[in-house]
Amino acid sequence: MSELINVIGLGYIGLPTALMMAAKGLKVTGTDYDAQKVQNLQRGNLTFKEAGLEELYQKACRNGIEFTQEYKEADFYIIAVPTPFNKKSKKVVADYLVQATENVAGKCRKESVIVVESTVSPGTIDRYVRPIIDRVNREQNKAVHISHAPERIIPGRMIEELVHNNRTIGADSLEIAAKVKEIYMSFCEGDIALTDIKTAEMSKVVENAYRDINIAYANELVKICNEADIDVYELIRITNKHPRVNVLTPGPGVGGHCISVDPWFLVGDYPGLANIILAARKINDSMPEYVLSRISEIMEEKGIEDVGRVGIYGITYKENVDDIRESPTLQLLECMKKHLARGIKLYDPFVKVDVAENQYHDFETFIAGIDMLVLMVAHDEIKGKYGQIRHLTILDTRNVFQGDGIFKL
Ligand code: SAJ
Repeated sequence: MSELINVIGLGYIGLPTALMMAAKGLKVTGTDYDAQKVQNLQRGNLTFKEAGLEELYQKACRNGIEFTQEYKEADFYIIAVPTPFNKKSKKVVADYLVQATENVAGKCRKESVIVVESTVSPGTIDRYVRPIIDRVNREQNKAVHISHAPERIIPGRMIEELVHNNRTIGADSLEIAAKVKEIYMSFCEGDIALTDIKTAEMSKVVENAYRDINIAYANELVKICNEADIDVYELIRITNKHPRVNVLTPGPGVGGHCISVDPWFLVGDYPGLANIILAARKINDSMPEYVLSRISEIMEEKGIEDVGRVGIYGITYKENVDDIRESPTLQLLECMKKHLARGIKLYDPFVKVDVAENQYHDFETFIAGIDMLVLMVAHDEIKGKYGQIRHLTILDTRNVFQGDGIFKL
């Protein structure tokens, strides 16, 4: 295929996607408005860690991928820019998407196809992207098409999932959807379902809300079991023997830029209808506060008076990634501020920059200064270090360690 693909937004989704397409021999240019990011990528410095990303980068470079701040005249555009939500109205903020579409509209060819990969609430493309494209088609006598191909890859297994996950492609006609499918088939070995744009938009948000609801169920159970003095993990192990039951794992909260954000789109757009979805969000958002109450209880039981002698292990939103967006630990720190509890120590082997006060970058020094460890993230790194922490009071929110005296949620 000699057509040019311009991937807009070289973040967690855009970068692996651009690299994958280039590695498979497609002609790709990656565009980002962040000069520093572009420079880093041009110089071979990857902007985040992910299994297999480095190898993919090398292959894409050998195949001639380019990184630039410019928007190219291309046949296909893949837009993978952030779509945050307004914390008050709970609605999607489409500013980056609108800006990217405007920039692309100024460059596109007569029959370019613009594929939005960013997660959006149903109707966003009609509301924000379509008017721009309609205007360009009218004013410049073009026939530019829109498509939506929501990403589904999970941090930690992005590259593998990019290849093996099934996908959804929405477009205004089957012909355009099939054209987009051809691009994705260069690397995607999963089934690719073709549908309309609005259904594709809805499918993505529904998938993440589904997972949020299921995690909320596990988190609600942990609170009930604590009250009922039942081991929730034993309970879940048993209930999951039922052929149609699969309770997920309770944890200290739900972080990341997907599951803790996307369900709000439905709550914002369908107030009064999105009831389970709202309840799940509230339950998952309540977990850091719950962890804080467990910390206080345990400190009291163990006679630990100074919160400065408590250390949090893990700042990222989940294990073995370096992404801290909306992480339960950051949510916990916010709760602590509210309660004027300061001085807690922190450590995360994946987080090299300082994101909080009293953050340590050396595990031994961190451990030396605490009497109680709160394990918030189950990085593989901690699993081999039990010998170094066994003398401490441990609150293990991820059920990593077994044994007497270890506190759980
Ligand atoms: N978590 C639990 N208990 C569980 C599972 C997860 O507490 O049993 C927590 C995690 O620790 C984390 C949060 O939930 O804080 C979310 O983690 P995750 O691993 O469930 O999902 P994400 O956010 O990394 O990726 C999700 C995926 N969506 C679904 O599985 C439906 C991924 O496929 C999407 O591509 C991604 O969101 C996205 O970008 O939308």
